[in-house]
Amino acid sequence: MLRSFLFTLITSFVIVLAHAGNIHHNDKHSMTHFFELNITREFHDPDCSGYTGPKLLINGQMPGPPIQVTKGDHVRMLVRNMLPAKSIKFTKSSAMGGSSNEITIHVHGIRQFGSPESDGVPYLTQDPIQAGESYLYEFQVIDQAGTYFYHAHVGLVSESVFGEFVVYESEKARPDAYLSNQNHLHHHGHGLIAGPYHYDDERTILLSEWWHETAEELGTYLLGPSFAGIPAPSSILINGRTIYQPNNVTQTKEKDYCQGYSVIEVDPIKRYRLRVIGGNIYETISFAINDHPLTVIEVDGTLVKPYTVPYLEVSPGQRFSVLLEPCSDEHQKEKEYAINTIRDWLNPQDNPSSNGLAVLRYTTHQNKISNINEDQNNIINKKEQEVTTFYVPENRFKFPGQSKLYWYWNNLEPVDDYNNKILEQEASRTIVLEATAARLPSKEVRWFINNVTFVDPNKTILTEPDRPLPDYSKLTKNGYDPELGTYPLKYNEVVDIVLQSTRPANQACNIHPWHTHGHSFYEIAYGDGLYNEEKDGSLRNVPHPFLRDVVPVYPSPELDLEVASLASNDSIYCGWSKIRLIADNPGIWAMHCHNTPHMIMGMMIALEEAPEELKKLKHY
Ligand SMILES: [Cu+2]
Repeated sequence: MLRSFLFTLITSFVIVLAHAGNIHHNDKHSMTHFFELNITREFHDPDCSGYTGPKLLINGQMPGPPIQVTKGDHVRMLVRNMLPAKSIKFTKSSAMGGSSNEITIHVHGIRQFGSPESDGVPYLTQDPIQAGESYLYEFQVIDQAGTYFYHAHVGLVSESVFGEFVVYESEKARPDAYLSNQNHLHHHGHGLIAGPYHYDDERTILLSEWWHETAEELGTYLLGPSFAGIPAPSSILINGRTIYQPNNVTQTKEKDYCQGYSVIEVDPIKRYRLRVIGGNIYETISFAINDHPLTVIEVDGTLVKPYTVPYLEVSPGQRFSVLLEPCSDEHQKEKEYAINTIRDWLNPQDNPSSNGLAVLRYTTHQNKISNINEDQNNIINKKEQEVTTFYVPENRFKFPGQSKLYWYWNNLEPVDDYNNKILEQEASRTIVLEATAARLPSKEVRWFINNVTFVDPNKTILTEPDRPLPDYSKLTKNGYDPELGTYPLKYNEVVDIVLQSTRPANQACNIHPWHTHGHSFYEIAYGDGLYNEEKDGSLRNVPHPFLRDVVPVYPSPELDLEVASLASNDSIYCGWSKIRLIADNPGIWAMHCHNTPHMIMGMMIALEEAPEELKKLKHY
């Protein structure tokens, strides 16, 4: 019954319309794409454990349908909330963003320049979409290209509601346009072009996590008085699947339902751009392909100079493109390689092992996983064509025994320095955001930024009629407006923001992957312990700052402290990172830890950017 229901849903899938009725990728004019995302609650068992949710899905699938557009294109994304009206309400003193049957969708990394109402943050940019209702997200992808994704922005729903959102640099980077031209395929190698890079095709890997409890159960526990730490996910998923316990698969009720591990099929004579997307919502996941060093060429939509790493460290919300070179060894052309992961930056007592596995398979008879989204039938068939396996080769990449502080970030350099004028300017001010956790008298645990825990506003800020303008003379020293509950920014000011981590007593430091909406930013400095303006104010220790939209603030160096010394309150400061952005995008922009449990527990602020200009935008 479930499957036939899914099937009917799938038939009403993704429709892409070109403005002229037909799609011509050589057309220099931008296209308008229309996508339909239908949200339902389904029983789903992606790790063959016998636990089936229910969880929210998009068009009956996880990951949701891939969305691919070209820079400059217009996107119209209709999200239909098809959930029942009866809903679990969470406490208002949280950043859950809605009840269990309300939803919004955020396109992560897309700046929404001039379209803040399409950013998908409940109570900042829109009311959450009620059961039975829908919302049309409309925006143009201006001046940015690369690997992005979309996900729910209510509660923990992004665990299961997410999908890739790829912006091609130009028509020359579109695999569908290229592969449909057989002349190109036969006469030129590496025909796809993005910046200085040439490759033949591309593949996407979406990392995510899966808990054997519902998002409602987990959310209620995280926000409630019995909170005693965030439970590890039951499984790490690669492209929406894995096997929870390989010896126990037969216990799954519907035996044939389990499809095993994802297989990424590649042709050994081709060079691939592999896009890796951090759809994980809690832990940092490190990712490797055995015997395949990974050449990083893109981070968060910025092309970087080629740099080869043994493994990727993927914090929630981060994205990478890496190049996979053609296989030169004749004997290895029919071969499988293990893709494996670990859970990184854990407390010392936790086990980093992960069941997130998949297979890279060289084959000359590859079952093409469709990257074509102009044809509705191809999208529908994508699910049917998915290649899976029950066997992952035993030879696996061996991750270093210890998490690598700052990973390889200092070795990455942008291809273009086109926008780095703001790096040479003086910032108008430095806003320090100090994050602390505390247990309230109610026994509930919350995160605070400068002593304020984020609570969903009563009315959506962006559309609030007659909202007063900030009085800049009355902001706190860190730029907070207590009347408005936001951090106002002046139009076009260059601002530095210090993300200061602390730890609660008796606990080790965590990693906090901070994410900005409406902006990419430059990380310009970082350090251990406590940020000190006098000492660190002019420090610039990031060698080649580049635009990105997630920065992990590393848990230095208390991670290794003995539990005894953790009880001391002397060293609660866990490191900091300083980012710089220019306030050129009027809007109400969330800024939060992309560890989603932290976010719903209050680790979030709202930037109220150029509110005077915002009033001039057409619809406010
Ligand atoms: Cu966090």
